[in-house]
Amino acid sequence: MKIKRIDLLEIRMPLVHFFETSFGRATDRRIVLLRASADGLEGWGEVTCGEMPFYSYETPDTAWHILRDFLIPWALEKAWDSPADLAHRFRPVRGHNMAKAAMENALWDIEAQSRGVPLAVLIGGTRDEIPCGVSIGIQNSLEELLEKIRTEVVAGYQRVKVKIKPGWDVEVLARIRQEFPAIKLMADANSAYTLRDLEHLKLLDRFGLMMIEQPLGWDDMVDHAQLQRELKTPICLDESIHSPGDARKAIELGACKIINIKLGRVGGHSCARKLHDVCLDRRVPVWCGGMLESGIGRAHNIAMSSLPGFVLPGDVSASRRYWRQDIIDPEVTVSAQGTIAVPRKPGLGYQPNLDRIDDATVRKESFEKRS
Ligand code: OSB
Ligand code: MG
Repeated sequence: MKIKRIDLLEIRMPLVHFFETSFGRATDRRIVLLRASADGLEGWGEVTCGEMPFYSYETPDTAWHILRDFLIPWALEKAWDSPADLAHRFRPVRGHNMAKAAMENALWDIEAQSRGVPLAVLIGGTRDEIPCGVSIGIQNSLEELLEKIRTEVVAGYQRVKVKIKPGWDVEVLARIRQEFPAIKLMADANSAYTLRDLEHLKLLDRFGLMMIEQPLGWDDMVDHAQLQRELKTPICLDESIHSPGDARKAIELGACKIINIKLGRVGGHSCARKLHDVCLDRRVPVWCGGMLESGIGRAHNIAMSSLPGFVLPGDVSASRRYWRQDIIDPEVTVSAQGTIAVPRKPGLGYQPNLDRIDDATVRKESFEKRS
């Protein structure tokens, strides 16, 4: 297939509630969307980076630059047999996985539509519905956090993840456990600790957490391996895992017992699938991480979460937890059992709402092959 045209769009979307992690607070999202047109079909991808280079070095502007000046010209240059060809074509660019993923994933959407199959089926998904959890940011007060947890537990979500950082950890988890002794609970530190906090981190073992996510350095596996030897609680890596090779090394080192896969962080569906296979072979459970995505990124996450190794509830939750109005129809909804039904329609299975996208667009650039 040959791409006829690619549009980059930057949209602005206010979050219904701020989202705070150990590295800062997000209130308004800047999201870069990519639309590719080929064979009369349109496919969509989302760049899932943060506004600031804190979760990773990518930002909407670095992604725009890498896409405009490198990835898009290479994508337009010649036809592809499989969207996985693009992953190969993009290899000379080191890193910038979120920019790569937006391009590659848009082609997966097109490929699925052209074959008349749901994207989930095309990439090898086997689930009709996926188990869902929520990620709850740091709040202004413990009372507000508890109130949020109550709401999500009543809504039916299968597990609750809370963000922690030094000064917002042991006491917070103790209070949560007091009120909710039996919920599936986990904590995400986004690299807020070091091995000097070892004794402190050991205090978390008493809360029966499903896992602690990325407690130490974003680019470190060795210290995580040491920490895992000292902790009962399983460590889950997020920021440190960018490729199937990273997953293999982390598992061999004993740096984690669980891996969170984010489509953007690993560069798109083809790499995500391989990473998933590495984990499945080694019986390491995986789950789908989230990046406060709009409906486009959310729909891609749902497709990925249908792969057989995604046995744990992911950070894939209802649109309305983030947006007053999402940019897809229908918006993503979660059942009272805390599941999302994997769409059965061809492609992403959700319709991008062009009017709403247009209203939210602040920057646009279009590309066609120059011949
Ligand atoms: O570490 O998982 C993370 C959001 C932004 C950046 C990093 C993370 C998160 C989340 C939110 O936890 C997950 C979601 O989209 O619900
Ligand atoms: Mg995380």
